[in-house]
Amino acid sequence: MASALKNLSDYNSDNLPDISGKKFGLVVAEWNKEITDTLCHGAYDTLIKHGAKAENIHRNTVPGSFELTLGAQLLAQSYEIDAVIALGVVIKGETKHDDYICHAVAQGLTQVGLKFNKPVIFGLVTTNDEQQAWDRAGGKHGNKGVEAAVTAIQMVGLFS
Ligand code: RBF
Repeated sequence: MASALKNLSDYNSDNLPDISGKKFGLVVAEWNKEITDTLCHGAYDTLIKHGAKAENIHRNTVPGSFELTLGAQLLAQSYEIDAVIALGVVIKGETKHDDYICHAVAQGLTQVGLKFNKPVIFGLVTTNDEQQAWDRAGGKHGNKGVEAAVTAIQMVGLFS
């Protein structure tokens, strides 16, 4: 299965850069809060595990995933943040809201990264149902929060 081949939760930590002096922003959506909290813990713990200092990790919450873009921008423009990680869970419903939200977030986060010339990591879990979301928040497909943090660390290394 494709996702099994791309599961970065089993990453190789040998080649990660030194992030002891780096600053990270976490922006976390409150829709599906239990799941986004699990993603957030995964991301936070991964940053700490690889040398980030707790005081250098800034967390913002936003109501829903649609607001991740603005939350990411707020972080990107302040605190001399080196990378922003945006975390949300969008679950498909009976209408097309998920399409609109996901496209808006993908485009919005891309724009913030380009505008501020710093990594803005797309940690939006988009699934057909809640179980699939849990599978990606510490379940059989790893924790996408961990993977988002690893990506942020790699990108910070690229910019150093
Ligand atoms: N936000 C999420 O983060 N995940 C969702 O699954 C989600 N579903 C939504 C479904 C509908 C019909 C609406 C109107 C909003 C949903 N939102 C969801 C909230 C959205 O991201 C945003 O917070 C609100 O639309 C206010 O701008």
